[in-house]
Amino acid sequence: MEKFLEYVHAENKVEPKDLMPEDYRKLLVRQISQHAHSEVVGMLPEANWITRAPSLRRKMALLAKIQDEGGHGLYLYAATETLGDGKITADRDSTYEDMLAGKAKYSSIFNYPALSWADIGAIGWLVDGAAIMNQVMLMGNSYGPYSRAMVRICKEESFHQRQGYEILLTLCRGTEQQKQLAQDALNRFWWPALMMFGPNDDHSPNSQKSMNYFVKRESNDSLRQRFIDVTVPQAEYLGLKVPDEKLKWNEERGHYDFGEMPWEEFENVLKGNGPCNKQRLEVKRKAREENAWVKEAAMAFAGKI
Ligand code: BYC
Repeated sequence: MEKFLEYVHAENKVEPKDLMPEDYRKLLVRQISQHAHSEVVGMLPEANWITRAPSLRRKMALLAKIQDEGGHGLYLYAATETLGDGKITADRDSTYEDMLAGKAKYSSIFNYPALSWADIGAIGWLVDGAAIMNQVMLMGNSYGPYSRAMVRICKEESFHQRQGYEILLTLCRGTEQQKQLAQDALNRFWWPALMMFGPNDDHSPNSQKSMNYFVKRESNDSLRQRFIDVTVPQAEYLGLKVPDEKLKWNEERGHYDFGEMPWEEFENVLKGNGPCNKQRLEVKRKAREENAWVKEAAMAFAGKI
């Protein structure tokens, strides 16, 4: 164990066939598979707007973004699969099954609906923005396949973030009504986006181990603060008001102070009682059933070559 820690603390990457502690393997299977689930469930709120995008250009960009997310899911399920060792199962079918059964989590943010076109902007700007903040940190994680997947994913996420911000910029420069749509989207997505970073550090049961193994390289609270610090000026540029009365620049700290997170809501969403939890899983279960023949055909074809 000491040697393993020495190895990762020297910024070396662990590769699939290397010896690794069992709890390291388990931690990675949990986190990477949940990350994969987030990508594929995250396609749903946006998919709802493909047919209603306001122009062909917007439709093409949204389709490309959603397709990227399916691809991110694929890299991440593939990275998870490298961790199966006979004792710990990590194959795609079983990790996916755990998600459908409600045993494995996916990001809380995807249990909120996308009610207006402005929400698609807010998802790109805030949700992908928060995801980048977290994933840039994860590029430095100690597991080679996960770290390399993050490098590629981050490049695509920055396109997603910019397309979202551009949607809101266009709305904010439009009519009063359009600007109001953007403000409503910010009001609804601000706190859920901050919750993406997870519980406060002193309520985060996995953090200590994860940081020690160089999987997480920065704490939940530290990333959340950085996200707020970079995002508030972006909201100001749009001419929008962040829905937090306690938000204030603190000269001494060099950071924004902000209000208490709605932790009760966070807990509730994690327990499966958010606005769309049931709907999201239902859609995924139905898709699995209805599309089973595609998988069967692909497997039969693969068996022939
Ligand atoms: N939602 O001890 P903690 C995207 C869980 S998708 C749900 O701090 P950890 C995109 C946590 O799993 C990007 N659950 O955990 C896609 C743990 O439960 P378990 C998604 C959450 O792992 C489509 C428990 O709470 N990004 O970009 O040290 C369209 C205690 O937490 C949440 C990732 O998945 C949450 N928000 O830290 C648009 C990043 N927060 O597993 C965009 C990868 C916490 O013990 N994951 N929990 O039952 C991570 O970096 C870390 O897992 C977290 C949590 C920072 C999320």
